[in-house]
Amino acid sequence: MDKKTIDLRSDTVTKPTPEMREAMARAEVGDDVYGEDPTVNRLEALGAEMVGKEAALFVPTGTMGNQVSIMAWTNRGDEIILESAAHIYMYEAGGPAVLSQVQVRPVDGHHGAMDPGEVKAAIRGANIHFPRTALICMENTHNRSGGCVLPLDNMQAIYDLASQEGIAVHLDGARVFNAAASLGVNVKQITRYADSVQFCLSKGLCAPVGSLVAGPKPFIDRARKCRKILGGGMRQAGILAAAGIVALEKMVQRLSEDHERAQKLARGLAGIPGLDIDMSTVQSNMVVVGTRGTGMDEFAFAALMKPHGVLFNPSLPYKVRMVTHNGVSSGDVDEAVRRIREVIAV
Ligand code: TLP
Repeated sequence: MDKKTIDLRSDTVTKPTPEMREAMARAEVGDDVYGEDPTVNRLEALGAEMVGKEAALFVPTGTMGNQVSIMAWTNRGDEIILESAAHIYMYEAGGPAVLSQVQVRPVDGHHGAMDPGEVKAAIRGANIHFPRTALICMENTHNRSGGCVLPLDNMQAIYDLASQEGIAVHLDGARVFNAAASLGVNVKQITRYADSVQFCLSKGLCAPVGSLVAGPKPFIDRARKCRKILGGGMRQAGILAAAGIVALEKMVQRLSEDHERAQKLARGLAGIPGLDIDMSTVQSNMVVVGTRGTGMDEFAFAALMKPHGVLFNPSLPYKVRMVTHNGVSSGDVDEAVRRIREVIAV
């Protein structure tokens, strides 16, 4: 019998649950561009309520969620401050420049957290030569640092100084429910430090498609128009939103299981000679594994394990990223560690 493939590339590979498929089949729908899809309306109201915001907007992807937020908060020629490894900066194909015609001002972070003093120093004063600082973006959990969680006091310090300067704050909360589970707080304790938040239904929460953007009503009205500009005004989208409702109602509670499995995976791999793991960074559902001690770089290690049915992505030089999710059981974690140990020992 073929070995089961253990897919640790991302939590984006999760499949919709049977309950989601049933809800999708039964979903009541209408034309959402007319505001007439009852299931989309229900999802948007539920999402807004959960993150403590006035209104929300259903978008097809996290990328579109971030990009409509930037479009809605800025004008052409403005500047936005973000962390130098932020998804918006690294992995959204230059969206801020292409779509909003804004300039990005990266600030280096530590495990994804920017120093509030450095953020303050990056805010532009009134000077004819300068662009206007229109937005500050944070990301929690922080993908490129391996799923690290921003400390709440760090978020608060940045939010407070932005508010004093009259600058909006956007949170790329693709995995904000993972951050909440890791901190053991209600998600509102995180989203209160942002004016707008984007969060994904399609990652650890297992919906097939979709993200929500939440914030004040006038902002969401602008974001809705921006979504239309980008061609993201969907019609009978209730079929997708139905899965999103199940994601928010049923799947949030189980994220801590993914975190326990990431801990277990990290501990197992740390015991394999040649692999190097900084346990202090294993804070949610991701594990960054250093490969230098094996003599293989990140591409060679990922290619080596692929035929053995353990999939993961190269991330940084001599580092790979492994992500736990609903499709990875505790037994799969043991099996992945076993296969990696066996192959590396050869
Ligand atoms: N992240 C994906 C890849 O794009 C790298 C992954 O596998 O982790 N914000 C953050 C923090 C993200 O991690 C992602 C996706 C997004 C936004 C974009 O979401 P989608 O893929 O729905 O556009």
